[in-house]
Order: sequence, then C-alpha cells, then structure tokens
Amino acid sequence: MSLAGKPALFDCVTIFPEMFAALTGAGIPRKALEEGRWCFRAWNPRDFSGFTARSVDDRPYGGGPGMVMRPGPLEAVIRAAQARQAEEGRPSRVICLSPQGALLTHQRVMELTRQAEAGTGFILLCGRYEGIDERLIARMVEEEISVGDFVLSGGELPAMTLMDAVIRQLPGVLGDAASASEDSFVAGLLDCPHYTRPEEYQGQRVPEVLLSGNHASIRRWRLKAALARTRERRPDLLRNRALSAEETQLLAEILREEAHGKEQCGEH
Ligand code: 9WO
Repeated sequence: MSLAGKPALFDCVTIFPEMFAALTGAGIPRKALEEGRWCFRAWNPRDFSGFTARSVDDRPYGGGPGMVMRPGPLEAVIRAAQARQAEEGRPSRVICLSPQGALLTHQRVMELTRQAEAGTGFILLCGRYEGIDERLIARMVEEEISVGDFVLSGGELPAMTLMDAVIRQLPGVLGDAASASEDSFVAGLLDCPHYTRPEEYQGQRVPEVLLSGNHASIRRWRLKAALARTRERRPDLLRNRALSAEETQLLAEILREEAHGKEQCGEH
C-alpha cells in the first residue's frame, strides 16, 4: 500500500484486455495484486465506439496502408477512466506507450513510482493498428513513453513493462533479499554474474572468492565484475555516472589487467 494509503492504480485503455493476464496472473505482480498493493482495470474503446460494429479505427487521411484509431472513442474511454479516478479522489496522469516517446529509464520508473505512491492514478493508452489520430494525443495525452527503439504490434506489452517496473518498486513488494540485489542498477551499473550449485559445471568452476565466505572480498569482487561488464557492454552508462574512490581503483585494476591480457596475446 502507498504512503497515501491507496494502492498504485493503472487504468489501461486497450482493445485486448485479456493480454494483461500475463501481468496480473503470474509471479511478483500477481502476488502484489493479491496483497492489494496495486489495482488494475481495463477500459475497452470498443465499448465507446458509437457504432453497432464496435469499430474504433478508420482509414488514414492521405492514404497508405493500415488503419488509424479514431479520436472519438478514445476520448470517451479516457474521460470515463478519468471520471472514475476523480470519484476515487485521485489525480490522473494519461500516458501513451509509443516508439515516439522518451525512453523509459530506471530514473523515470522511480519518478512514476513516487507519483503512484502519492495517489496519482495512471491511465495507460495502448495503441493498435498503424497509430492513433494525432489530435487525440494532443488533447488527452500528457506524456508519451517508449520502452525501446523498435516497433511492436501495439502498446500493451510496453504498458505491462512499465507497470511491472513500477510495481516491483512499491513498498513491500520485494523481500529484503531481492531489493538488495537491485542495488546494482540503482547504482547505475549492470548486474554482476550470478552462480549457484554445482561448484563445477561442465568443467567451469564458480569463482573461488564466492566460496570463501569473506563478505568484504565478495562485495568487492561483485562491484569489480559489475564495473568490468558495464565498461565492456554499456560504456555510455559509465560516462553518465560519477565513480567513488573504490570504483575508480577497481576500474584502474580492470584497465591494468586488460593491458596485461593484450601483452600476453602479443597485441600491444
Ligand atoms: C509504426 C511505424 C512504422 C515505421 C516507422 C515508425 C512507426 N511507428 C509505428 C507505430 O507506432 N505503430 C503502432 C504500433 C501504433 C500504435 C502502437 N504500436 C506500437 C507501440 N508499436 N510499438 C509500440 C511501442 C511502444 C512503446 N515502446 C516501444 C514500442
């Protein structure tokens, strides 16, 4: 439950409400839902179509392939969701999931989580077909969010991605152990590698330090592994982040070892 005493709230506008069972029906989100830490409602624009055929799309002006979602049914369904949230004493925030939006980051997830905890109800607009009439976006949508630079068949999976990222940050959702393992991305680094039994698998041993029981060395090894991985795979993350004295020292060790490796290969 949020500090404001209300669960986080996601009202999703979608013509495929059944897709959201993937989030409500499994794992941590399901447990948190059962514990009353968040609420989900689906709103189907077809119920606001105005036509007996319940259609919510039409052909694009200017021609071209595919169909565009009509503004009328979407405005009606969003207003209905806003009215419900207002009855519940909540401010609303309308977000459209779209490749045209700003990329979702850990920082943005934390900002959305704070808003959810403070009582803001989210209305997540999930587009289908070739897109949504731009006038509806201009009138009703406060923010567009993308979960990556690729095109999908619709906004439902990105909406569930955003919800999952927020839900696991809500108080009480993750146990202490799991929230501690979160520390690495919180710190702006990639996660370190993980190992479990057996000690040797297909000729590969678990790094000895992890078997040592020396928690200070283990913590240092994990931080070093996270730094090495981040430098290798996502150097952009390191450039945008200040390093502690310990991290600077570990990174120097990594660079030294890397130079050594090259020497041994005769590469210079
Ligand atoms: C199609 C397209 C084709 C060429 C260039 C850009 C393009 N954008 C789209 C597009 O947005 N298609 C849609 C499918 C319309 C409505 C929702 N759809 C969607 C949402 N696909 N992918 C997303 C999405 C949302 C958030 N983060 C990543 C992808």
